[in-house]
Amino acid sequence: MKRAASLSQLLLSVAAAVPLVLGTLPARAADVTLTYAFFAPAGTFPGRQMSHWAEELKKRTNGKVEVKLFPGGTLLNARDIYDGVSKGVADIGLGSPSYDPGRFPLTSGMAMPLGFPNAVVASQTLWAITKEFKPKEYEGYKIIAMFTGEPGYIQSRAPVRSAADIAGMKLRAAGTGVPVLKALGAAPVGMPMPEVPQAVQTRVIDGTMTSREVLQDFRLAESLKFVTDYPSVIVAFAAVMDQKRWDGLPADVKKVIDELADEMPVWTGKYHDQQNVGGAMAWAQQTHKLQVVSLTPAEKTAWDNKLAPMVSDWITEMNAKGLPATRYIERAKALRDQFAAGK
Ligand code: DTR
Repeated sequence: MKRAASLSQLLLSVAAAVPLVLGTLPARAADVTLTYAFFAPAGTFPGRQMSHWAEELKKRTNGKVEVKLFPGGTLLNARDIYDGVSKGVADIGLGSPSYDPGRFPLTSGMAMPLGFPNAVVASQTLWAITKEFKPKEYEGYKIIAMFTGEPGYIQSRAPVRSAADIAGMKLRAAGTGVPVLKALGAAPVGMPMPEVPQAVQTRVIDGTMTSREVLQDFRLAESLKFVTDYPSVIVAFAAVMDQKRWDGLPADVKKVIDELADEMPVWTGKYHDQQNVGGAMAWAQQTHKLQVVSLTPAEKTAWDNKLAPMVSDWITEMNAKGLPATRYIERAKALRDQFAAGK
């Protein structure tokens, strides 16, 4: 016993001396380790957001927090992200509330055809409106990041130039996009993004409506050669932590996470709008001869008219559920205009 004690004392004093000899601070082991699950690949834009967040958190806490990333559905897939976080399978989960409008009813208002111009404006609006309304649907969770992609575009095997082309076409969207496709006359399917490439290959679907970077990031341009130039609705993303896990974090770590939450909408929106989508479109046009299909002004007006009743129908349905839907849409529009004006 005595010998062992003196040996460990010796090792301790050597360990303590090393940083002095090297003239560096002792490398600190992380005090907090967080696991973070995401359902799609690391190289996609939400995956980039996730690794950027993890790096920033580590940097700003001087190494106090280590985040272990599990992208690509390795820990939780699109359908069980939020339950997985509640059960403690992962400390943090990045999922899409738009995949489950029944569970996230108020947030589904953000996926109404409100004419968001890009991901930066829609992401800022989503975060601001969520802080303002504190929707009950996030009870039990601490939201650590929110953002959206750009409004979705129809990306299809055959060109879609008119309502006649779309009639009966099997098109996929996130859950919140399904009513949009239905209103346009398609045969819509709700499906998480990672299932899309195979569904395209096996011709279960003729195309998808989502942000355009998936043409490259999920290699969809190999089969889907047409994009219809009609921006529709956004898809919302929310990264959450279980509330109790959050409550137990040190105050200084919480402060950095809150600071990052306010930065993520713009960081992610800019990356998506400026590099991700543009790069993917150029690649798809050069490498796979992707074509952008324009709608005639008359056709565009006809599509707008088909979508117009969606907002008031949604308001009626959600008000009936006791949700503040009228005010939610009013604020979404006001925030959209405020952020679009750069304020
Ligand atoms: N817009 C969402 C999905 C989406 C778009 N890009 C990515 C990348 C990784 C995961 C999901 C998405 C949708 O239509 O499902």
